[in-house]
Formats: sequence, C-alpha cells, structure tokens
Amino acid sequence: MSIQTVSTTPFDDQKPGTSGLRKKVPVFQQPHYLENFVQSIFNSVPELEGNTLVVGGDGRYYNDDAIQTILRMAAANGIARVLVGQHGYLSTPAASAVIRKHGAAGGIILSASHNPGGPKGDFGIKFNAANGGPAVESLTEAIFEASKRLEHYLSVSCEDIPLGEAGTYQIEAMQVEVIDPVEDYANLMAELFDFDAIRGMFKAGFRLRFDAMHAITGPYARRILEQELGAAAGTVINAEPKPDFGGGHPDPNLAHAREMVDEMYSDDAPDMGAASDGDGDRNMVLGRHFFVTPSDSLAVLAANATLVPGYAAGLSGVARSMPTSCAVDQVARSLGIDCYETPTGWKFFGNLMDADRITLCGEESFGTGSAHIREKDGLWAVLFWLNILAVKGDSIKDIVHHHWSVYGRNYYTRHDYEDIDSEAASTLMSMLGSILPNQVDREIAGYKVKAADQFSYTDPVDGSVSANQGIRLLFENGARIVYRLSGTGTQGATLRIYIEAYEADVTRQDQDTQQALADYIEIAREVADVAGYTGMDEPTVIT
Ligand code: VG1
Ligand code: CO
Repeated sequence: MSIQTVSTTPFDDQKPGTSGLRKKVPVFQQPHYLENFVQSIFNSVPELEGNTLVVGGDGRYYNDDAIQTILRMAAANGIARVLVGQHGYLSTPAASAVIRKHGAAGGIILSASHNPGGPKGDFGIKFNAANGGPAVESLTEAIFEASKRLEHYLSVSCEDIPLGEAGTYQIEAMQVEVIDPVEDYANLMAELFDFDAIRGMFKAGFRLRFDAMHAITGPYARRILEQELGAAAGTVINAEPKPDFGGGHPDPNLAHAREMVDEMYSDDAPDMGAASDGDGDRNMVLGRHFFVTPSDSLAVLAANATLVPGYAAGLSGVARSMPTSCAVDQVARSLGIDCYETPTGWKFFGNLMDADRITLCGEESFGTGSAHIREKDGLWAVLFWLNILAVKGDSIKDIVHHHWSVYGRNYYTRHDYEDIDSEAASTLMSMLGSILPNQVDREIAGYKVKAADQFSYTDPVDGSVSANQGIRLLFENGARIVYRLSGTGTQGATLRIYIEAYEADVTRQDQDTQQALADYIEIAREVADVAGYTGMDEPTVIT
C-alpha cells in the first residue's frame, strides 16, 4: 500500500469545546488544519485500527471535501471499514445509532450544529466513541495534547469515493460502505414508539408542521413523518439540506425558526409545531399558540414516559445539565428515581447511561435524549411528543398546564450576550468568582441568597472531576441565576445567563416569563455589572 507520510507543524488552537472543534470554514481550509486534527484523533484512539469507523456530517459547506480527506487518512491509518452516509449525510443522532448498531469503534461527525454554515460560516468536527457518545473530557484532552505534538500525518492518494451512490468501495485495504443515512435510525424509532397510534392520529386529521431549517433532519423527517406515519405531504418544510442552510441560522428557537413559529401563532395554526437544528440533535416543540420550554419538555416526557412502548418499563433515573431548569427534578422526586445534575454538554451523560443510572436526560438548549443512543435527538423528541399526544388525546397546551398544576411551574429564561470581547467576558467571570463568598446570606432586592458557587462535577461512575462549569447564585425560595461562557462559538465570547424561579401556585402560573422573572433578571444584570463589562444594555438573544 502506498502510504504517504506528510510532514506538518502543530496548530495551537485545536482544543475541542463543548461539542468538538468548531472554527470558521477558512480556518479548516488552511493547509494541514483538518488533517492535523484527524491524525490527532487516530493517534489518540488506537482501537480504531483494524476496526470500523462511522463518518458523516450535517451536509454543511466543506462536508464533502472533509469526508474525502478523512477517508484517505483512515485507509492510511489502518482502519478496516468505514460506514459513511450517502451524500456524506448523517445527523448526529443517526451517527450515534449507526455506531452502536454496527459495533463500530467510533465515529467522526462533521458539524457545527446550530452555527450558520457556508464558505464564511462555521465548520466542526468531533469524535464519538464506541458507545456512540461524544468523547469524554479525558479523550478530548488527549486529542488536544496529541495535536500540539504532531509532526506528520498519514494519507494515501486515490480517486474521490462517489458519496452520492450507495455501494461498497475500496481504498487500498479499507472497505468503504456508502449507506442509507436514514434506514438504521428509522428502524430504531419504530422500535421505540407506537407508530400505529401515531398513524391513527394523523389519519384522524392531526396537523403537524416540522421545520427542518434546510438542515440535515429534512430527509429523516420526510421519511418517518410523511412516508411512514402518514403526516400530510408538506408537513416538513425547508426539507432540503443546503450547504449554507439557505442563508439561515439552523437554531430551533423562537428567534430563528420564524416561519414555523409564525404559523403556530396564526388563526389556522396546526396542532403541533416542531423544528430541529443543523445536525438534527436539538428540538423545539410548540402547541397551538403555545411554546414548550425545553426544560419543561424534558419534565413532561419523563412524567409520561410509561405511555410510550420503549419506556413502558419506567425510567432508571434522569439527568439534566446544571443550567437546565429544575422542572425534571420535581418529576424524579415524585417517581422516586435519581436525578443527576451534570455540566453543560452531552458528553457528561454517556457514563450515566452506560451504567444504566439514567434513561432520559436533557438540556435547556433544546436538547432532549435517552439511552436509545448517546446523543441528544431532535426527531426522537418530536416522536415522543406525538406518541404521548396519540395516547392522551389532549392538546400540548393542556398537557403542559396539567403538568404545572401537579408539579409546579419553573419559569425559565436564558439571556445570551453574543460576540462580546473575550477578555471582558473572562474578567467578568473572574470578578463574579471572587465576589461569590460575599453573596451568601445576602438579601438582594428582597430575595435571600442561600448559596453561591462555581459548579464542579464529580462523575459518579468514573470519579473524574470537571471544575469551573458555571457560576451559580441559589436563592432560598428555589430561584437560581447561572452564569457561564459558551464553548461552541467561533467569534469573540458569548455570555449566557440562565434565570429560573419556581411557582407552585396554579393561579400564578400563567404569567409572561420575562415578567415573572423580571426581578431576577435585574439582579442578574446588576450583580455581574453586565452593561459595564459588555457595553450592552440588552441581550442579543432571549430564549
Ligand atoms: C451549547 C449549549 C449546550 C449544548 C452545546 C452543543 O453549548 O448551551 O447545552 O450541549 O451547545 O449543542 P455552549 O457551550 O455554547 O453553551 V449542539 O446542538 O452544538 O451539538
Ligand atoms: Co446540534
């Protein structure tokens, strides 16, 4: 075999963030940039040699080029077999499902998730392990360390693999199988959910609008919702994946999924609205004239899980990321199961699922998932809701209102200050860290602070510690303010402030969220002198 050893010099900025390495496309297009990172993966995961690797991405600009490069390098690094999605497509949850189903030693997923794409947009790459989940911190650290020492990478020369055509190909000794990206995933969904019940509901006239945002979920949603479940043709909008997501921002929230959201608040609104992000792992769910916060969505799914065949036996436990609202905690308490609080990012849920400590988990950032795979899963969450709706026959709004009446309502909002000066952002965080001890027992605007700390997580399965995962102000009445910096951006810094307050009184559960939280929003801004550090009076995005 004609392996080429290509000399290279290290880049010093290949440290993976919350979810892989994310940079602007031109950064990835620099000579050797992608290759260095890929070789660092191969050097850090020796078990890939002689084994199966899964490769696919969300179809964004540079996806195809990157896949051809990875295939050549995989052949040179002794990978036995690569499964790659047709057209280079694999949603993040589908990649996780394929890794698990085919017993692969890992997968490389090309995506910058909800970040915009295109020649000047963002690109990203991450490694998922044999359990189908994102590499744990010790592995991402090892990859980063390897990248700093790299002197050469391995490749072979060969023609491009025709990714558009399913089939089996060969690069030197390595077999490349171009597979249907939807098949395995669709089969898994059919095992978990009562497709007949959902079919019956569509047949009886239930109307869904699903916005795929010109991203990867289009082909999955069309196949499963329209073809298999009989939702009306045209249920899925913006269903063609485009390299630049049609110029949009593939982030399913009230600000970016405008077209679907407007329809859900119109006079002739469908029964349910949903959207997913660039790589298909996030979901947003709306009822008619009604928005379900992701934190509430997780709690409702947990409370109703036994209505769904795949979860009929009950939940072993649940987990949420620290900034996610405590709504699911209330459900766990009433079910008598454990509820774990992890740092932000899906990589922290994997160990808990592998050890069967949790079945469901989620994040406030429109991510919900279960132990069926090791990633959050947008379309899965939509199917979960559809299954619950098919069994209960109530509207989404009624289901959530009923939920609040039983468990109380956790008013919740996140305020993002995007593209702020990186130095100002880190000064703000260290200032906050230094004043934490003075906050305890203090009364701010009539609310007593019970605790104030830097969140640190000790993984109960492997004992690893992840420190500095966000600053928390916890009030005596259960309200919380959390500050952290984003780890997925590619430009400047993004400050995220998460604000939550609990309301058990049913007569006070119908307020506007921003109004209900107004006092705490004010406190959050003042304690951190947000305007002073960021120069911004208002956040750029409120979710
Ligand atoms: C954000 C979200 C986090 C999520 C991560 C990856 O990270 O807050 O909850 O896990 O994106 O999601 P950060 O560090 O910017 O806050 V995705 O859909 O990019 O895979
Ligand atoms: Co995503």
